[in-house]
Order: sequence, then C-alpha cells, then structure tokens
Amino acid sequence: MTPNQKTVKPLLFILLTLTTLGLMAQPEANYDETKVPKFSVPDPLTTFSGEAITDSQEWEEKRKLEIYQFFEKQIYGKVPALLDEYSFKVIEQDNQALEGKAQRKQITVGLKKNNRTLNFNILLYLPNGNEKAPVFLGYNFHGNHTVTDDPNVIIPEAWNENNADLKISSNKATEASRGVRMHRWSIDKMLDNGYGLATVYYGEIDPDKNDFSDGLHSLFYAEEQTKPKTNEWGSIAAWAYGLSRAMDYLENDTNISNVIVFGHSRLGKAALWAGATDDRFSGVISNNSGCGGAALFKRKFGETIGHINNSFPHWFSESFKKYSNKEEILPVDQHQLLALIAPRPLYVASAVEDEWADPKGEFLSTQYASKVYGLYGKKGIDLTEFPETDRPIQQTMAYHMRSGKHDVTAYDWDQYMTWAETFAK
Ligand code: GTR
Repeated sequence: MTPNQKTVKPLLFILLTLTTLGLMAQPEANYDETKVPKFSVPDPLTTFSGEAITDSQEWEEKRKLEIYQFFEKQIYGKVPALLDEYSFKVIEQDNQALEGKAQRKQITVGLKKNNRTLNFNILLYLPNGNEKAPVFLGYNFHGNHTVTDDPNVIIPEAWNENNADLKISSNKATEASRGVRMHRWSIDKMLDNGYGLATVYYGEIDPDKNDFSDGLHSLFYAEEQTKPKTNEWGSIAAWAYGLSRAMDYLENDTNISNVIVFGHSRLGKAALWAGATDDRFSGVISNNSGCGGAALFKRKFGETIGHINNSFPHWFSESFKKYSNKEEILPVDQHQLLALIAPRPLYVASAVEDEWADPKGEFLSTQYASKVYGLYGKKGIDLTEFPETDRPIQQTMAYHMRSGKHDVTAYDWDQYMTWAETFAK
C-alpha cells in the first residue's frame, strides 16, 4: 500500500460512517421557489404494487395498512412491545379553580415495563357548568406550570432544556417559569367556549436530547440494551405514544366528551403521528409542524430530512437516516401521513414567516390528502391556489396561513375552536 492509500482508506471510512449516520454538514436550506426540484407526488390511491384504490373499504384494507406500516418502520419507528402495567391517580383536584371557572385535576399516569416505571402528570382544566366537554390535548415544551399562572400547578422534575428567556437554567424548571408560556394557550377562552384543556410536559415522556438512556425508551430495553433497534421508535413516536397513554385516562373521565389532539412544531409532528396511530382522537391539529410533520419532504424547501436527522438524530427511527438528502427514493410523502387520519377532522395551520417549516409544502400536503377524505364523502381542501393569509378554510380538513412567525397565537386558537364547534359538540 502506498502512503497515499494508507491515509485515503481511513478517511473514506470516516466519511462513509458520518454519511450513514447523517452527521455530515448539511447543504444550506433552499428558500427559492424556482429551485424546488420537480418531483412526483406518490399517489395515496395507488398501492405500492400499482393497484388502483376506488373506495374507502379498499383504502382501509389495502392501502392504509401498507402506508401505515411504511411510516411505522421507516420513519417514526415501531413501539417495541406492550406495557406490563398502566395506572393513573388523581393527585390533586379543585372544583373551583381559575376563579371558579374551571375544575382542575392533576393526574399522575404510571407506565411500567420490566420492573421500571415512568410517571408523567396531566394537567386538566374542564369548564364548570357543562356536564361533558370536549378537550384539547397538547404537550407543552417546558412544564405544565408554564401554560398558566395558576399557583397550584405542579412543576415538573424531569430534565428541561435551558432557556434564559423562559428563566430555565441547570436543566430544571422552577417557580420562576410559572406562566411564561401563557400566551400560547387561550385557556380562558377555551373555558368560556365550553372546551377543556389537557396538557403534559413532553420531557416527562422523553427528554428532548440525543440520548436514549432515559425516558420511555429505556423502560423497554432488554439487559445491556442502550438504544432502540433500527426500526424502533425515536422520540417523536415516544411522544405520540405518551399522548395515547394520556388518552387512556381522558377517555374514562366521565366529564369529557371527546379529545382533539394538538401540537406545535416538533410536538405537531408528534400530534400527527398520534392521530395516525390512535383513532380515539376525534380531531387532530398540526400547528406549524413543518418537516417530518405536515410539510412535503420532496419539495426540499426550508428544513430537509438531512437537516432534521442531523440536528435531531433522536427524533426519528434509525432507519429514516437512509433518506437524508435522498428524498427522491422515499416512496411516500407527508400527505399520506395526513391521509392516515381520514375521515377524522384534521386542521393544518401554517405561518407566513415560518419558512423553515415550508408553509406551501404544508398546504400542498393537505390538498393532496384530500382525495382520501373524498372516499368517505368528507370535504378536504379543494383549492388549487395557495390560500390568502388569515383566511381560514374550514371543512373536515381545515387549513390556515396565519400572518406572523413560528408560534401558537390567540388567532390560531380562535380558529381551532370555531372549527371544532362543527364536530366536537
Ligand atoms: C426546529 C426544528 C423544527 C421544529 C422546531 C420546533 O429547530 O428544526 O423541525 O420542530 O425546532 O419544534 O420548535
């Protein structure tokens, strides 16, 4: 071997390993519509083997299943096994919370597997004066105590991402961050309009860091195992699973009529996967969920598979890494994830300035999923033109493009409540 070959070989090996792991420096994000590649949208109504689907029964028996299995094994990852035990306990209750407007309950859910336990807390507000109310269920980013200034809401112990603006340091939430995210949750308006809210701190299910030693995943490990297997769940699938475990409690609360699952951004991705995997959710809301959520991968606009696998290697299953910068070989796209939710009501919301999440890709994917809703006689999004800003379209599928940035605003919640009136009450 010449000296040159000696250095080239190990270098090639390192390069190959980094590429496989998706850890290479990523190409810059494209924000130029003229540079969006030409691509064909995989048809939700043609099976992988080329068979045409003509009605809802064929869809459910042939196509829905194969799409579901693809997303499960190749994108978000499979849940490895059943739990051994599940429990819940109402640890706190006040029937006159928020100046008498609401009943507040805090419920500890316990998940047990292999003699290991994970607990998380649901904060639940239900409007007083209604026998049964529909509830929005959504994760929060930094703790149940951040969504309200109610002094009785329990502060989570779990690992928390530091955030100086939200007064979180040393990876621990404290009293200092009570109420810091109130603007993202229109709790008063929800209660006034007859809706309840259930929220959970997502870090109690799986701390959002590239480390599989803790959180839900670790409960399921065999001896010596340190991370999920190649086709098994990443963090998004674990968060989605946590939403279903919250649902196990909520569906048995006699004051709740139905549950609409909601999520913003990475938690919007989790809400969509929860909606696809669990049909007990009567409606699904994706708020600015972007790449790996409602946006089409194949447009490669803003965040791409390469970017997301590189920055958040723990979010998807390991098997998804092979699609980094190879969108063209992916046999599905995210409109098919949306289609898995049909015929249940689905709201996709974008924000004009949220280019990283590709608002146009979120809209197109909603539109392309519409034909599956059509099989059930439900109205999807039949616009061919990009909708005007701040002009919501609300049918069984709903969409709006809000002015402003990546966020959840009172405007968003006003739209969700108006839309939910049509099916949740
Ligand atoms: C970004 C990420 C997005 C989105 C967002 C969020 O950094 O690239 O996919 O999930 O975080 O969750 O706020």
